[in-house]
Amino acid sequence: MESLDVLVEEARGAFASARNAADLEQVKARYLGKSGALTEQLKGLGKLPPEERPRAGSRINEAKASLELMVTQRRDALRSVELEARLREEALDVTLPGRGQGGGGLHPVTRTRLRVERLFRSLGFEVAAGPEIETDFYNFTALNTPEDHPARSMHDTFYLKDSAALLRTHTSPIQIRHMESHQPPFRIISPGRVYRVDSDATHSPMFHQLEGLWIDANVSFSDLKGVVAEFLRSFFERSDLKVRFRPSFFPFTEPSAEIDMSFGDGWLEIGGSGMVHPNVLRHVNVDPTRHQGFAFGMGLDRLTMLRYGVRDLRLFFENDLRFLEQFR
Ligand code: 2U9
Repeated sequence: MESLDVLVEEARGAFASARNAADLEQVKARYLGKSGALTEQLKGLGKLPPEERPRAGSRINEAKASLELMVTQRRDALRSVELEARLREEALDVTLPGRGQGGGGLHPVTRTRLRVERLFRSLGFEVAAGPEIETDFYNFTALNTPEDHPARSMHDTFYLKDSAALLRTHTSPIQIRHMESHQPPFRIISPGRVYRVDSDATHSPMFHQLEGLWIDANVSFSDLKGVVAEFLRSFFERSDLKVRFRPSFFPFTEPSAEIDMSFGDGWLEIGGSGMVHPNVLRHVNVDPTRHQGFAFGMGLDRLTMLRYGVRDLRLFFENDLRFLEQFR
């Protein structure tokens, strides 16, 4: 049965040269199919003398088994070649930048701050800044806020552990620092982040304030009314906007007033204000008999909500692009 060995060797070559799965199936059919070379050999068994049949039969079956093994091995080999080619072709460089990157844009509160800064500069104000981590002196004492004032309680203020420092609860310390290091007159605004222990739909533990200060020889309450009304009308682009001052109390101003603006059929509280308390001026070595003026404060976040019609303050701080993209 020399011819059987030749057949097996020939098949080995044929399987090896099969380039893909379809090729391989064809080669398989040529040897193992219904009228394949090996099947023909099996059919020829009947022509052999009966005593040779068992030996010949088992040799043919051995050959068949080794051909079947060749098919499986070649199939596996072709599969892994194909897989490697696909992996190479579809390889991703995860270090490349993504396609179609958005342009980015300014946060709505930042847009408000820049708009506010531009409006106040046009009224002759400078923009001042200062640290967010403050001392008790700059945040409270210099602002005539007594030791037992509720604003100082652990409940309202974030105090730093094992330290005399705290997170500023308003941007007023900026103005104290400015007055310490400059000579009057002072005409500044101080926008910035502030911190209070408070959290719901209209309060965030971090929010943004805008404060203003104008001190000179003769700055009066009517200057306060004029500046605030001019600012609000420009900011909201409503020349018919009405502004109302309602008596109030703050430790750092005397007299003090809440600022309301007309809104639909009614009024909306938008900030607080007053004439700077003489004690505050004395803390920064300004003589209250020679200089006086006003201060006011409002929430930048609140101004932004009103201008854009945003209902929930928390949306500003969740960094959800679906929200932020609307302000680009
Ligand atoms: C100095 C002296 C006085 C700033 C002022 C208010 C009244 C006020 C609130 C409005 C809403 C804070 O954002 S808010 O929560 N502010 O009511 N702020 S007078 O007075 C000063 C500031 C600095 C040296």
